[in-house]
Amino acid sequence: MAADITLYEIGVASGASVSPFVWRIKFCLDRKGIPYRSKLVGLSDVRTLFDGRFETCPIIDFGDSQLNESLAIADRLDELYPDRPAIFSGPAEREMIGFFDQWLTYSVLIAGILPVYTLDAHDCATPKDQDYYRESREAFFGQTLEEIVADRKERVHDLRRALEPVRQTIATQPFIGGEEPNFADMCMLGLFIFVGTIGSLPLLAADDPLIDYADRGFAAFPSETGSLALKLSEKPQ
Ligand SMILES: N[C@@H](CCC(=O)N[C@@H](CS)C(=O)NCC(=O)O)C(=O)O
Repeated sequence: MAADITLYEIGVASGASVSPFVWRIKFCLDRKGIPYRSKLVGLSDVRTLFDGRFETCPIIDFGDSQLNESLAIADRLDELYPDRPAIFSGPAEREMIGFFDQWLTYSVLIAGILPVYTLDAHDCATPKDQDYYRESREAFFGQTLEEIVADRKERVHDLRRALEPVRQTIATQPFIGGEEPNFADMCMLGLFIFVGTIGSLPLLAADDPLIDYADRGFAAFPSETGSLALKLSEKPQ
């Protein structure tokens, strides 16, 4: 099957692709060796695409059909390309990943990352997206962006603690997925790319083993990550 795929990604003012959910799909496409076109859009453009059928990116356009939601896209890629390396090794792993996605979204992203980095995300966005970002996120949190991040220097320590399950897991194996990164690792790496691109406060302490874990993960997807310049830790670069 010839690939004619466009991936809609969230871009910021610098031109970087920053959505952690989009990055999951970039890794999946890389894993499967499927070429694709990238189309960077602003957060505030998402609802103008495809007659407003989708509220979030990633959106993948296969030419004759379109789909959003990162897990649904990963499932579809496994269905469409069964002869390429699988994203999910089987139903049991897929179901556990459903839990992992919920943990990461609620306990790490919403409870930990946004209270530290939401103003950074705003500041990196294009002017048009800044207005949309402020309005939508302030409505969600019921606070101004400045209030949300007011105590972020303390909150970053809570966030580092929240990542302890990943730290403990990679103490005895290279990746959450074992010897090779699986979709859970792709989710983690996507979050690291988001924070390492937009963040003005290092997520990881200089001696955090998650630094090597992230480097190992990025090295597994060199064509996607080779040109990234991330600031993820307090370690001097
Ligand atoms: N559950 C979705 C979450 C995707 C998501 O939240 N994407 C954000 C960008 S990081 C988005 O497009 N937001 C649109 C908006 O804020 O209007 C997935 O896994 O794809």
